[in-house]
Amino acid sequence: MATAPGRGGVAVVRVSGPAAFRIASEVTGRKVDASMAGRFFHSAFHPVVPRVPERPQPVDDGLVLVFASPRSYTGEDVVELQGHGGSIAPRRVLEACLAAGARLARRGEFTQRAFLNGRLDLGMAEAVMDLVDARTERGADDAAARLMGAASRPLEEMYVAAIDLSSRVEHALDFSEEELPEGFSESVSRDVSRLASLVERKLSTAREGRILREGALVVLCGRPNAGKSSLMNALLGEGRAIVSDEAGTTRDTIEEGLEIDGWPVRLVDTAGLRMASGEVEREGVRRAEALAACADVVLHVVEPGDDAPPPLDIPHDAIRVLSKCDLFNAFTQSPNCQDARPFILTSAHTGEGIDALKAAIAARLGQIAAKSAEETGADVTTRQKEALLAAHAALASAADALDVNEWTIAANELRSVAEALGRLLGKVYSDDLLDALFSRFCIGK
Ligand SMILES: Nc1nc2c(ncn2[C@@H]2O[C@H](COP(=O)(O)OP(=O)(O)OP(=O)(O)O)[C@@H](O)[C@H]2O)c(=O)[nH]1
Ligand SMILES: [Mg+2]
Repeated sequence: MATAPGRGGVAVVRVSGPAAFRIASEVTGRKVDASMAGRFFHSAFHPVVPRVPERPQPVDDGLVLVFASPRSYTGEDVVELQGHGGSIAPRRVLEACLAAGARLARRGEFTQRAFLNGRLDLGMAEAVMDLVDARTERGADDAAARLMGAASRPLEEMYVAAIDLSSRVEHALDFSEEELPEGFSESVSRDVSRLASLVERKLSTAREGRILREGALVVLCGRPNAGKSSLMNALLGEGRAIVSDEAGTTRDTIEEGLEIDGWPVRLVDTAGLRMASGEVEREGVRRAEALAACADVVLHVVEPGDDAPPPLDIPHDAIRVLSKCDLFNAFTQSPNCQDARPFILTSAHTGEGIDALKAAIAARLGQIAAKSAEETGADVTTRQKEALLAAHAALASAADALDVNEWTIAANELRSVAEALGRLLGKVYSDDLLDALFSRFCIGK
């Protein structure tokens, strides 16, 4: 079933494989073959095993779309039976296909076959899943760009460069130092460092990709009673966290998802940072600090009149937020006067400054993305990152070996580079990797 279950206008049953045309012929009662490729035709769908044999009735009426191998999503013969949605009719069409000899697809099996038949590379297969799972416009844009190969082309070039380098050095092993052409060693070294910088640039895009997939981690930190939970609620537009004038109200971290200017954000409220007395509160503070350390953006919340130095560890690039600005006069009471960095003035009670705060968060996330500006759409997943790190390490070793004319070592390292990049593109893969990857897909994709 290629469409989601439930009430809907259309439901699509997709059949892929060498028997697809035969199965479609049985269900439609009409000869389906490769000559109909790329065409639709209108047909009734029949149960292959009629419920009431003496009165065989069609179960639905719809369109049939035919794709002939290799020009289909999976690369195999594919037929789409497009009937009506709902709970009964699509199930009956599916049952008709099963009775005609089809079996249910495993999760991601269509895309897995597409990969195995060379219709898309692993990066594109991952993009398919990310597009289906995308929660924001930006995430969807990114996945769509990767699906079109935006990320694969530069990777493919890197892979070709690695193969070329590896074979050049391999070849050089057959010759003595003197027999090699003038400047050979220098040109290899130069190409190794060029490839290393391409790999580095690719790695630097990893952060943006993670943000789009998992959401940016935005953490509210500050002294007890600074107004963190109130700000969380104001940003969410709902009363998610408990607010009170008692210092130490929030003891555990509270996380909630929201979208800010197209960016998926995981907003976390934390316990107020202070030298806490109780065991529970100390743990809360420890968690707050740990979160601040790995956050993409830290919001340091300070209340008017609080001019003590920042409590515990707040990262230097935190966005500074002054809370409760309805309570004070900006000209008479300004906290942390010795620190010139500006505050964003907010009030959870009046809503003042909340939009400005959102804009500042979005701008910060934009900066993270801009670090990889020229690589738009070139996202990196965890799997790809591991392969890139391996390639990077091997390139560094190769460069070292070349410096001291250790050609055999350099050849080995460059072979590892090509292997790692091949893994990244899915040219080299294990069944375990494929199973792990495609099992995360939905059925019918
Ligand atoms: N006037 C005014 N009061 C506020 C504002 N925001 C928070 N407060 C008050 O400040 C007190 C503390 O607010 P919280 O949001 O619980 O502060 P917190 O930083 O989460 O505190 P802990 O969880 O204890 O660390 C409460 O009494 C709130 O009503 C605001 O914008 N204006
Ligand atoms: Mg709180």
